[in-house]
This record gives sequence, C-alpha cells and structure tokens, in this order.
Amino acid sequence: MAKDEMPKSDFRDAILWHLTYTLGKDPDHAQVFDWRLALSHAVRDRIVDRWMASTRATYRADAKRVYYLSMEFLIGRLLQDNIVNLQLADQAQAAIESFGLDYRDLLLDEPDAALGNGGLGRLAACFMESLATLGCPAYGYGIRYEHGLFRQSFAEGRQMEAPEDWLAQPYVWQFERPEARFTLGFGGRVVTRDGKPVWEPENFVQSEAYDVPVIGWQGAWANTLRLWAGRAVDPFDLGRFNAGDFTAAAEAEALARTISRVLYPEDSTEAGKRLRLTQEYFFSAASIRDILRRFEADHADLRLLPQKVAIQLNDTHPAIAGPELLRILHDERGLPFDEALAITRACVNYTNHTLLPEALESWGEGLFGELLPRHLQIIDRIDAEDAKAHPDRRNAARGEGRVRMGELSFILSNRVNGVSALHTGLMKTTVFADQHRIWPDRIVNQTNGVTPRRWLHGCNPRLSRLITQTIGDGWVGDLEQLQALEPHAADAGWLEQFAAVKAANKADLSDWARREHGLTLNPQALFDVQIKRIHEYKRQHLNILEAIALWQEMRENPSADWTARVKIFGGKAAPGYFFAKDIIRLINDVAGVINADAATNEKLQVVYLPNYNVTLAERLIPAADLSEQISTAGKEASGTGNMKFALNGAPTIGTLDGANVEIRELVGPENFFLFGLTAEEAEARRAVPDHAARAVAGDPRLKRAIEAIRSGIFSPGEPDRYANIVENLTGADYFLVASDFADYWRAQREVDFAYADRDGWARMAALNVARSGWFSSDRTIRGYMQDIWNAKSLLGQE
Ligand code: CR6
Repeated sequence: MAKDEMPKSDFRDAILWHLTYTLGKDPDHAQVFDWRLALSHAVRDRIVDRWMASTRATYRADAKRVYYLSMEFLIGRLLQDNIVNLQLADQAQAAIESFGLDYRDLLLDEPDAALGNGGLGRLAACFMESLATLGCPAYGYGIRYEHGLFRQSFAEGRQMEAPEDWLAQPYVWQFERPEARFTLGFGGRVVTRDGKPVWEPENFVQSEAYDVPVIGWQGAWANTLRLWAGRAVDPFDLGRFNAGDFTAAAEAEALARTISRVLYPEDSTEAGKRLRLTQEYFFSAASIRDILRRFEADHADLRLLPQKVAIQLNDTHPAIAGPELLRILHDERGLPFDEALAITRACVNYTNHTLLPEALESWGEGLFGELLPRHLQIIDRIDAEDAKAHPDRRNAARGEGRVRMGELSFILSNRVNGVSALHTGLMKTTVFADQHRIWPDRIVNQTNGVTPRRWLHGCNPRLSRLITQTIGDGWVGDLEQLQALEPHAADAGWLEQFAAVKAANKADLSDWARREHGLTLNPQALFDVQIKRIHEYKRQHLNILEAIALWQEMRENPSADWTARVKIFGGKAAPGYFFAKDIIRLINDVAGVINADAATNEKLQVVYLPNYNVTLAERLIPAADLSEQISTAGKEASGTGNMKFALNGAPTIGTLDGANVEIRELVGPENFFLFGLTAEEAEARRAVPDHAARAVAGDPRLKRAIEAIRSGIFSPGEPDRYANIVENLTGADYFLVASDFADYWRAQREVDFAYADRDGWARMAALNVARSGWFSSDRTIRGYMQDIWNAKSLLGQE
C-alpha cells in the first residue's frame, strides 16, 4: 500500500495506512498505543464526511442552532462510543484481532477525558450525543482543561489527589482551529465617549478553539463540541528573552494558559474566586463571539437572532454570557438597551441543577466589578428595568453586596428549567418563588436522561444482545421500545437468560477486581453499589453505618440465614471538603475491619474502588444488583446514575428524591425499595429540637454502630479520628442520617428477603429494564427542542 492509495472501504487497510503514514510506525514495532491511535484515525475518517454533511445541511437550511454552554463535558473515552454509533464494532474487532491484538485492551488504552466533576458534566455529554442522534443542529461550548478531574488514590484509607493528564498523549478526536480565535478583555474601566459607555479593558487573552465531532446513533448526523483554550496575545517576549530573562519571556503565555489549565474540582459547593470567574467569562465570551460571527456571516438584521439562535446555560457557570451578549448588542452594535435586552432574553435559557444554598453561585461585587466593570453596570440597568416593570419584585440580580448568578440567569432567560419533576416543583416554591410569581410561565421541567448507546448498548453488550434477540434492535434509537420486554419478564426461560447476563457481568467485575486490586469478591453475593461524588447530602455515611450495624448483627448471630452482600463504593471528594474526606477514610477503615473478620466475611464485604470515573461506571453498573440512591429528600436535584442502574437491571433502594420519584412511578412501587422522610417531612424534622439525638436514643442498632466508631475499633489507637462524624450524627445532623436510619435498615432487610428469591429478583430487575425507556436523553432533548429551544431536526436533509 502506498501513501497516495489511502484505502477508503477496507477498514483493516485503513488502520494499517494510518499506522504507517499518519503515525509513522512500522507494524512490526507498533505498541498497543500506536494501534489504538491508528484505529481511532480510521474511525475518525468515517465521522468527518458525515460531520461536514451535517454542517452543510445546517447552512443550507439556515436552521436554528442550539448552543449548549457548559463548564463541564464529562465525555470519558470516545473510541468505543464512536465505533458503536458508526456500527463498526464487528469490523473493528475483526480487523484488530487479525493483527493478533486484543480488541478490548485497545479500547481500554484510551485515557478518560474527565472534563467534568459528576452528573452535570456527564449530562452535558449525554445531551451532545442525543442532539446528534436526533439531528438537531447544535454546538457544545466548553473549556479544554489541560488537567481534568484529579486522579484519586488511597493512602491508609485517605484520599490522595494527583493531576490528571489526558493530553499527555495525542488526542485524535480534536481538530485545532487556529482561525477561530478571539481576543477577550478583562478589568480596566468604563469611560464615556460621545455620551456612550465604552469599556476599556486592561488585560487581554486569546481563546483558541479545538473541535471534537460528536456523532449520533447510526452516524446519521454529527455536531461539534468546541472547547476553548487560553493563549497569550503576545506569547513570547523576545526582548526579555534576549536580555537573559527566559522565564519572564514566557510569562504572558503561562498566565493565559492558566485559565484553561484545571477543571475546578468542586462539586456543589461555592467554588473559588478570581480564577473561576475568569474561566467563566473567558469561555462564555468566546462562545458568544463565535455565535454572533456565525450568525452575522449570513444575516444582517440582529433582530432575527432569536429565530436562529438558542443558548442554553448549563447551570449558572456560563451566566455571564447573557450580559455579554447584551453588551455587544448594545455597546458595540448600537441597538437600544431595551431591544438588546429583549433579544438576549429571547435567546437565552437556563437550567438549574441544584437548590443547595452553598452551591448557588454569587460573586462579591468588588471582585466582579474589578474583572467585569461594564457588565456590572449592565446588570444594574437590567435590575432597574425590572424594578420599573414589577415594583413588587424582591430578588434582584445584585443585592447584599453580591452579584447573584441564579437570579441573573433567571431574569435574562426565556425559559428556566429544573431537572426532575420534584426539583422543578421545589424551584417554584423555594429559590425562585419570587421570580415565579412574576413570570409564572418561565419555569418548565425537563427530567434528565442518559444516552442508551453508552449506558446500555455500549457498556452492557450481553444485555444488549439479549434484548435485541428478544425484541429486535429498534430500542437503541428508541428506548421506549424496551416496554416490549415486559411480557418476557413473566417467562421463566427468558428470565433465566436475563439472570445469566447479570451473573456473567458480575463474574467479569470480580475478575477485574482481582487482577486490578487483588480483591476477591463473592460473585454469589448481592452487589450493592453506591457510586457518585462524596457529599453529605448523598449520605454515603448512612450506607456505611448500615454496613457496621449489619456486621454487628451478623457477628451476634452468625448462623442466621444472611443474604451475602458486597457493598461497593466509588467516588471522589472535593479536595477542600474535609467532612467528605473523613467519610472516605471511614469507609476504608470499616472495610479493613469487616473484610478481615473471618466470622462474617463470606457474608459481608465492603469495597471502595479508587478513582471512580466514567469508565469505572461503565464497568460497575452492568454488574450491580442494587442501586443506592439514598440522598436526603429535597437535596438531589435529579440524579442520572439512578437511571443507568435501573436501565441495566439493578433495582433502587432510595428516598423520594430527584428523579427517584419518577423512576419509582415508572418501574412500579413493588420494584423499588423505598424508605425515608419525604422532602416536606425532612424540612419539618429539622425543626424538631434534638432530632438526631432522639433518633439515636430510640434505635439501639444505630446507637451501637455509632458507638463502634466512637470507640475506635475502626481507627485503632486513634479513637478521635471520626469525632467530627460522630458529633455530626448525634448533633446537628442536617442531612438527617439518624432520622432515616431505622427505615433504611428496614428497607435493606426487605432487599435481603427479596434477593433470596432469585426468580422473583430477576423478574423485578427485568421490569426495571423494561420500564426505564423513558429515561433516554433522547426523550429529554426532544423536550428541550420543543418546549425551550423551538428547534427542528434536520435528519434526512444532510
Ligand atoms: N451534582 C445535581 O446535584 C443532577 C445533575 C445533573 C447536579 C444532580 O442531582 O443529576 O446536576 N448539580 O442535572 C450540579 O452539578 C450543580 C450534580 O451533578
């Protein structure tokens, strides 16, 4: 094969061609890494044609485009996803095996792109995939962090953080776009010229674009994820270099790059100051310029903007995009303020992802005004206009010395949405009650969803095969077809096959845990899994308390007929969130003691797998028997892990929180293990004096479990190690662990009982699969297209 004979049709030849001419590697000496890159190039080639066809179709139709602005896109690995969506899996596997290589090894060689913290970032990635699947012309805009979420390891049970470096290797999925650069200003002052305000920024950086194509199911459509990187306007100071100051010569570049250096490792807490706000403005402003450039290339009348552009703010992190658009329309394009405001409002929409007060962003007006002086004036003007129109309005964007990003996002949006029915309802009665009274049509609900391509078809090939054999393959693009499985859940023969899939997935996980971590998991046991960020409201400590209490009862009564369990944990804590880090250490300490107890360890194991990420989720979810969704009611906006478990046949033990409520409704209350206070009851309980102390005093099991922690049996020689946790559980206990413990215990014993009936359990698990089709992110995106964006699919027009 010669270089000018680039093979198009034969996939095997295409891989060899790329290995030789793109990577310059002799097949005789190529490593797994080289083959993986060659395969990725061959796959990428097949994406590019469709990508360009989609872009052309969008221009031709002059279609409305959706712009999804998000600080996080937790995309994980892309090779397998792309292969699955192009339906190349069989070809790719055959080709790779013909070279004598292991196909799975190759897929697993790709680093995880961890450009997100948790649910919000993963949701954005699922949405990008569904937008492409549905043929909705869309761009994702985010930041190309050089270091994604930190790598987690444990040292004596404690979380250690190391920088993640997904870009240490060539990243095949990105295309650098040096032509799409914008110069962005920060700081400085606002002067008046010809009676008009003019912003004179003091510092400048450039945004450089990297495009990642996102291909939909069956390759029918592809969109772009555009990630911005910070660059200096003058990257290199030759004068300083020649004067011998080599470090200073590159200082501007180092500073500019800092902006896109690290993902903020916070999750649901108020994030750090100046750099974070700089990041937010940087990517929002670059994106707004890009959106306007694309629009103005074909349209002269800015009043048409809302017909052609829908902007979605993924939480408040990109909220400054609103004032930035308004500023450009008014200050730079010369539209009257009220017209610029109306246009902005008609384009922008906002998704709220949390009601936790500490997670609602706000900035001190000092810092804000220093960095963005003109935007502060604009925000004041918007507040003033709203105050004129609605004199009884209470919550302005600026108040109490702060710029409040939730309020700002709300008042600049056409639609504001919550992410589950319960959460949207609470938005109306709590944080946005005042706004909702004034603009009663603005808040709408769009319950989250997950892409079935990655979260069932891709990650659970055995179950995918069984489903396709049973009902055909239409379900991958139309998940509600899973309903057709329902009659089979009554068929003993089919249920046996279904149970065999789960057993095989569990065996795979056990093999991997042995190889990778030296763990021996009992595959006969119930795999009870809680994987998510570590947070008090998610209550991993409730789960570990239950493990302690169970262990104590098992020791007391070793001959009873206990259902064997493996409790599996995974998740990272924000580096500065010390209580969460204590919880991690406690789980590891408890695991050490329980797993070493020969009297019980055939029946109970506790395992904390380090460095939870998308890839680990793809491994664990297909092997799970039970899904732990045990947040304090009213605190988890939606959850999306809960949907992935149900879809893969793991029933939920959970509270009436977030989308758990809708999962329970759909799968049926008899196939869901409910416990705990409702959101309303939780609010009321907090007002009861000494609620935690009373709960502990009234529940000998809970009391004994806490006592065990206090006594130091899990922290020999250091009984105070968990003094904070003990004090919290018996004192303030804002998240009501003590109050919910007894009912959680009861529900867990119901799980034990139900699991002992293996046929009954398989039926319950199968019904979870059959009834979870509604949780496809395709359904969610259709909802956004219709109720929020007024955007149309261009499928068939490419
Ligand atoms: N932490 C919510 O807490 C929700 C996702 C996506 C979260 C979670 O319940 O499923 O967003 N919120 O909507 C934020 O990140 C602010 C999350 O992931």
